[in-house]
Amino acid sequence: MKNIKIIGGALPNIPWQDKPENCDSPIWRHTENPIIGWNPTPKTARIFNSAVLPYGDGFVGVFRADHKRITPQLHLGFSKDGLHWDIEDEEIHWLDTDGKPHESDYCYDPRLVKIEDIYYITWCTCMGGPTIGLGMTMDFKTFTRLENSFLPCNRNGVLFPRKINGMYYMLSRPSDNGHTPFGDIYLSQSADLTFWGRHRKVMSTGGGWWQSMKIGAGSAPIETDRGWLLFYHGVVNTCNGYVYSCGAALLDIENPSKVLYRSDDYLITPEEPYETTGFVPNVCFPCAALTDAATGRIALYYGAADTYVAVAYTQIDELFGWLLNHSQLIDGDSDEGR
Ligand code: BMA
Repeated sequence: MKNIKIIGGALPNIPWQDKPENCDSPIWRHTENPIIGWNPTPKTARIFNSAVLPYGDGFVGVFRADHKRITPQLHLGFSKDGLHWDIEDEEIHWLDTDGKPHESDYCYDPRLVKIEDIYYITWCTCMGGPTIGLGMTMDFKTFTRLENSFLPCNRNGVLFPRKINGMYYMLSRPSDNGHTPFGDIYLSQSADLTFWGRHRKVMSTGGGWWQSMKIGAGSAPIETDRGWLLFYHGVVNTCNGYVYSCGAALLDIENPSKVLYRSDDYLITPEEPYETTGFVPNVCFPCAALTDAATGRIALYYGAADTYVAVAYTQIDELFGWLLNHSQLIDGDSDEGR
């Protein structure tokens, strides 16, 4: 029962490197990491925690860019190969549904999905406290801001890439106004992307210390014939501050509040200099994944040290085999309680 298939299109031009011979991990880093470094455009100091998707004959990205005044905004980028990016110096400007400009003091940690020919962006925005902003675009030229999805304080809003039984689904992580020292992953449903309800708890902190303080959804869930594959981040508080690692979970396909498997060990933890050293040391923060259903290849994009964009590769059979042997459900997972 180890077989698993990604449900989705072929992506022959997915960024890819074969697993190095001496690697004993189910995921391996791109050898030219980081793919985006310091001061990538005149206005921006650091780009990290960003989202990408296939677009045209290449790729599009919505990037978290901290400006040189250290305010984060979302910037657009395009790439032929998913590794070398042309990033716009001007941030994305939003219009509301009446066509009026709708700017935010800050925007960070975007995720990007395509649902029925519309691209949706979720990110952390401000409304008297951090909460989940939601917007859409058809062409990456005009961007329409929809209603914020939740009350503050909330972060890490991640939409599923298709409706499930007619409903949109979003993961999120209720938080506080600062560097939240707690946090579990919740799931909410909406018929219209405006009103969200049927809230359920999906995953709790606990288990290995790497995910003991808070967790948050990472890339948009990847559909497989065994469930939704979710990369997520887990945080441990050390005497030198928070350390962000990356893990994986498989959620039930019809009811994604049910956790089938979740990693006991981390998949990626800060090891490389670009992960351990930067504006905020010791951060690996996954926000996007490209998949090729034909080969089972996955390219995971993660922010490193709040400074860089990095890429890691895995293959769905290898990852699932690892997950089967490294799964530990935690008390409070799949909590249907109301
Ligand atoms: C979180 C978010 C992320 C950031 C992380 C580590 O609270 O702000 O954008 O990568 O902290 O600083």
